[in-house]
Amino acid sequence: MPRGAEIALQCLRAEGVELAFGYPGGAIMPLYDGLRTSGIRHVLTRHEQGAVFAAEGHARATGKVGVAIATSGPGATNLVTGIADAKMDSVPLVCITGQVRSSLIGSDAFQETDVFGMTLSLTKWNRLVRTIDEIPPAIAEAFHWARSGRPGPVVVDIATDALKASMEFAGPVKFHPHPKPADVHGDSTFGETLIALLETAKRPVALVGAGAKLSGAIADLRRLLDHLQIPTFATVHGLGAVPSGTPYYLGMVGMHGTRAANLALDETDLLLVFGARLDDRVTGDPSRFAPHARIVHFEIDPAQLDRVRSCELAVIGDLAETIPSFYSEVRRISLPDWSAWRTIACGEERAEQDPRGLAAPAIRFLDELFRRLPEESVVVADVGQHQMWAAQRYRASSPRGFITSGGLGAMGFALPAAIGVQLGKPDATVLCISGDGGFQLNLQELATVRRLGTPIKIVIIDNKYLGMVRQWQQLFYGRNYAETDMSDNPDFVEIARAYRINGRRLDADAMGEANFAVTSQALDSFLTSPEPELLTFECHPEANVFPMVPAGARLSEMVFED
Ligand SMILES: Cc1ncc(C[n+]2csc(CCOP(=O)(O)OP(=O)(O)O)c2C)c(N)n1
Ligand SMILES: [Mg+2]
Repeated sequence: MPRGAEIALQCLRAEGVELAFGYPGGAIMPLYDGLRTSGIRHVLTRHEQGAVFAAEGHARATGKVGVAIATSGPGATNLVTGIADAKMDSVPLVCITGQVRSSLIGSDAFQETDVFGMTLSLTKWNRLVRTIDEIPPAIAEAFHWARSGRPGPVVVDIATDALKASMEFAGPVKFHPHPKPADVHGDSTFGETLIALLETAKRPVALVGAGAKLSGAIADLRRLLDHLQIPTFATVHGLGAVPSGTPYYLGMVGMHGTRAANLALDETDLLLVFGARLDDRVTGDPSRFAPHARIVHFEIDPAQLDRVRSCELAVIGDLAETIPSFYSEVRRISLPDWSAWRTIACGEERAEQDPRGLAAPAIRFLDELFRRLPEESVVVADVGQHQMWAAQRYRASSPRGFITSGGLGAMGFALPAAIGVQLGKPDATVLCISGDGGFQLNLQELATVRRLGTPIKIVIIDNKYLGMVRQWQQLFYGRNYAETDMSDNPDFVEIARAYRINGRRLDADAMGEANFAVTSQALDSFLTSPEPELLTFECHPEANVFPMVPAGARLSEMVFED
């Protein structure tokens, strides 16, 4: 009779799992014992946070469910940041944790933590499995919830004695959800209401979020937007949904969004939202957000509605269904002439007015890298100023081409996430962009990179500061740079060498015309090398990201210089 561990692994295989990231320990040892013969490839990271971010990166790049495995207690607590991250950014993720023996649960046993309680508010669904017979249905249900509706993280916490026990096993089971309850806000006649709103709108705009990509509705959305020809912008996770050369596309909106997008959102009278949560980095001051707008929200998760402002019309459902149905309605009417509005919103006078003085070399460096990236590349950004420069400058050509921790903003995400991305996209160039601060949160994963040989290209924008926090200190705290100085950073090139990874360094001088021919060659060989490579760029310590909508300000109150 198979043991619980073998059954669990068979169930994972039945869900299509081929790759898992993890870190072993006492309570999860029975599962590790069976891994080698399970048909599942396991990648040992150097920290559980690395494992969960790698699983997330894999999921974000491929659309598959990411799988992370950890032991009880400290193993499980180390997963928590990644679980929260996956929840915020709608990433399908299954975490399997070992738990202490069922008879010891609740006794403060060695390495016992209440994983169920601890992850309750961070997961879509979680379960403590005490006995072997609960394993197959728990795994089936976990995958169902991770994938369905608005995707997200789930946790299956399995007592170690359930993994060791044996039972007759007829094979993996399927989970049958209850039939969907009727849509609360959903309205089968939404087409008529929406057409009426469109017909009276003078300044309509569209906002594209992650949901548009997750639903696989990109082609339908583009067809709809091409028809509507209304000014369109994206959240950080919506980047790549609309190609950046599209004439009506204004780029990213929000705190570090483009001037054109923020002004259009401030002035619109009809805002069509496609799969976005409208978080405060997008809205600025919620009470002064899109003050003239009626809002139509296309959304799969009713919990995301009316959080900032109530919407005029909620179109609940999978965007892969609701967008085509809207398109078929809208094709039948003649649309108002919005060309004058489009000209204003996309006009020259709305282009950036940013002098970008101190940031210019770093931005040029990124531009030069991005310009060299093949079409199907993936850029993975960490959190901070470098992330916003990357989001502003990278023209992702595919919906999964720009990956970052947006909702949680978890520093340390990029390096391990890039590993997961590269394993999912072995032929793509994977460019990981990190800050000097964030890189030091998970640099141990260089060992994982070395062991796998994943040829990821790691860039560190080294401004010797926790730059984004320092920027706020400069602008809003009277230049009191409290505890953001990183001038005692290690030599990152030496660090790379210690892990047997090639490293090199560039600075502002390298971007000057005199040296550019050499730099250009260095960038080419950095990107085309079949090996993992690390490149640090020495950035001016007081370079800032602009435009910026100060926290709590109205979107039109962007600042463009210090
Ligand atoms: C885990 C974590 N801790 C703290 C923060 C707060 N925070 C946001 S950006 C930032 C600075 C990032 O510094 P660095 O990685 O050097 O990037 P830079 O902004 O300098 O480009 C900090 C501390 C965070 N987002 N995540
Ligand atoms: Mg920094």
